[in-house]
Amino acid sequence: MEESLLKLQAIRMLKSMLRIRRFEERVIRLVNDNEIAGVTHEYIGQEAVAVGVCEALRQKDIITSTHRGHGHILAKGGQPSKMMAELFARSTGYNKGRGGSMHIADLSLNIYGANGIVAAGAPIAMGAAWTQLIKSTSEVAVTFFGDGAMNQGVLHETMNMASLWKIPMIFVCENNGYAVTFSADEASANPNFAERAAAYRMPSQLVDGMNVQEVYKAAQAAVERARNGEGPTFLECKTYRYMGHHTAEATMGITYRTKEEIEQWKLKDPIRHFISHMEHVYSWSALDQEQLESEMIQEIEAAVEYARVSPNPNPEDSLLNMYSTPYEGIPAKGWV
Ligand SMILES: Cc1ncc(C[n+]2csc(CCOP(=O)(O)OP(=O)(O)O)c2C)c(N)n1
Ligand SMILES: [Mg+2]
Repeated sequence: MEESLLKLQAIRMLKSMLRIRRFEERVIRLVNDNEIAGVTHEYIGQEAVAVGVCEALRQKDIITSTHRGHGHILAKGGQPSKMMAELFARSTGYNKGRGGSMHIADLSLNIYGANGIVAAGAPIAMGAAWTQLIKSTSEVAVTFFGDGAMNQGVLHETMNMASLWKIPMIFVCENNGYAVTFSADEASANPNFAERAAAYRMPSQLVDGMNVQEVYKAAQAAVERARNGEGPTFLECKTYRYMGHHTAEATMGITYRTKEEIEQWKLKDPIRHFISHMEHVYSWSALDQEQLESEMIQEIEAAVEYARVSPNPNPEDSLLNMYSTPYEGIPAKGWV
């Protein structure tokens, strides 16, 4: 790629990582101020995975996400305003305020949903990718999931079938070391996830998930394999979540990981490292960075304002927009 295009791509990736971080920092404050009800699962620290992978995708490619989905959705092009409105449970949100953080979907961007059920995005992605195969398009599907999902049966059923049928998909395991408070090493009979993919004769790669360029390179190769009809690839991205399992963990006094461990991982911060790379290679200046920061802050504040002034859903509409209407043979009485 030409130098100027590479610089544009680097700026796009940096902007996308910053957007995710600033969005989530703002969400944490809104949850703590009770403007957003409940808790969310923060992606802070893992930004390079979503951004590196999505940079290798086209808009027509499909992704499925997880309970920790804000990063994937923003990286695939999701709008902060419609996401924020969904978190505020407003009618202008992605799911008209009925889904919340763990159900955000945008079919126009081929985001087939965040998902509150661990590993449940994998078979959805496979179905979508299989459709592409049948229709002979060149689109691929990516499923993001965590280390905890590695011990879910449905993920293994999906890996088996995807490999057997050479389905054009990519399995992106975000190994952040923990499923809630349970460490991946203690939860897995074989914590070497690449070996488990190899059992399905699926090529796999261990990737530094704190390095957006490494993730992008690995994803690009995996996408190419899938587009060429060579079947799925498994990427294990080693990463870390800086925050708790969810927003409320900060107040719960849980001690499953040490402050030292968290600080060690922060030294590898994906955004800071990428900024210094850009300083060296593209003469990225403090002023450039300041301008990008202020653009992101404005974008996120506009999203908050949009959510705040949006109307609540009308309770009378609560039975509309279901995926299916109740079975007609059953009398409505007793159902509604
Ligand atoms: C099938 C299922 N089992 C349990 C849960 C409860 N649960 C929600 S998130 C989570 C941990 C998932 O860990 P991991 O896959 O590593 O993702 P991470 O939270 O680290 O991003 C669990 C057990 C669930 N949502 N779905
Ligand atoms: Mg995990």
